[in-house]
Amino acid sequence: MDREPQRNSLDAYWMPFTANRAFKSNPRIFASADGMYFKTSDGRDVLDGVSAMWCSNAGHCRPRITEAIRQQAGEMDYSPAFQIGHPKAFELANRLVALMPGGLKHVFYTNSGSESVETALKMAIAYHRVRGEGARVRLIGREKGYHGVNFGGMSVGGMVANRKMFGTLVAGVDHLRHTHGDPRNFFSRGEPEYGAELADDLERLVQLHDASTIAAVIVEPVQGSGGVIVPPKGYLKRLREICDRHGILLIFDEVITGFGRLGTPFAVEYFGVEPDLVTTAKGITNGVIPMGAVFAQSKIYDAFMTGPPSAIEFFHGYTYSGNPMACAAALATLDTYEEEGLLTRAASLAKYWEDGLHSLKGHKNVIDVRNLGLVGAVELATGPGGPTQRGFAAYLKLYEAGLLCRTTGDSIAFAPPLIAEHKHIDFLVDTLGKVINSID
Ligand code: PXG
Repeated sequence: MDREPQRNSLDAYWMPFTANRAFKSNPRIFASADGMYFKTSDGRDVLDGVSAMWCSNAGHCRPRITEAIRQQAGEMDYSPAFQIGHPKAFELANRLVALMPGGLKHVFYTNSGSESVETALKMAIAYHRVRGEGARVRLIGREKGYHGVNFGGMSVGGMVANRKMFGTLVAGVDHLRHTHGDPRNFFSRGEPEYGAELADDLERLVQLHDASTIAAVIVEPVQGSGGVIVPPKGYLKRLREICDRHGILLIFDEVITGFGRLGTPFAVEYFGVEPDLVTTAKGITNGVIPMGAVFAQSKIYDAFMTGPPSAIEFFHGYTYSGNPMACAAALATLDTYEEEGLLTRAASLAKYWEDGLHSLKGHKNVIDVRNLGLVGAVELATGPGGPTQRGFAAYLKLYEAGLLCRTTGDSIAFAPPLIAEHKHIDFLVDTLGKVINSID
């Protein structure tokens, strides 16, 4: 047997959410990153139009974060997560809850958005059980929702391609209708006017299943992976009211909207709607070290803090929950955000961003433009090759033209680092316009 690995073969690495064969026949390799830019292995600069994967909110290779990780690695590389603590985990929790409005005053650490979602769903079901409502086990998600790739998140998620290969998923899950596609809302600037009543879908599901069986509803305040779908005005408030009426917990999945994307630290503040649980990841460490956190209302935390004090209250956690390296990275990330005002900076860029993206209305095949804060998408009409073909053609051409985006279906999505300046937005809009017009 040949035990010598092929040093330069691309074959051994099974890449995630990637067309492996197409990629490996024409690879795109990033070699370094700095601020707003990646550098490719052949020396080209690529403007980061989507904070890499919606996570590098402060831009790349920020010195404070790099240094904090370096220092922590030498001081204490790892410490046990269960039954032992370390100072930075507590310090970070205090810093995080200080950023979150209202009663969301406790955080539980995870290592990714997917794990945050699993954690929040388990918390919701267990919360009802510890209060004596153990029949509340159903979970409600939303069509086109993305809540990661683990079984719970995949089940409440609503992206067909992510679900259809994986069997019957978690039982007892239902979905609200999505809010995308009302032609009256096309080219809305910010929150669309029409569709708040789509939240009443929850009433329909309550009638179907009975409130006494429903634990929680999970939604992204702004759907990211689904193609930047901004909620209609009043929709989230209405969802909150219906949850309150029926004793159902509301979970906001802020893995993308958290840490400044909308111009407030969290979407909770932007929309003025307070959920019971908030899932986060990505921007918590600027994407540098894997980490996530679930914020819980005090009423939820307190409900678990009963029974004998020596008993473990929540049988859940990860080897790397609150790992010192991640905590060090997160603390330095929060320092960077604070020093540079990044968690509110999107508010001052939002208008320029909106004007830029909407200037593409009327370009070839553009059927919708959506935006909020410093996130946005341009949707192209589906081409003759079927869904995703035109979108991905744009992705490849944009990459060649020095601009990184993400595509979902035929929507081209952007969420630049919050350090972006007008000149970066100008380049992005200009390049996007040229590329769109060049695609059949
Ligand atoms: N919830 C939401 C709202 C997300 O956007 C996850 C959970 C899962 O996070 P992890 O860390 O387990 O990947 C996400 C992740 C894209 C794209 O371009 C979006 C995500 C990840 C990668 C690509 O649409 N979102």
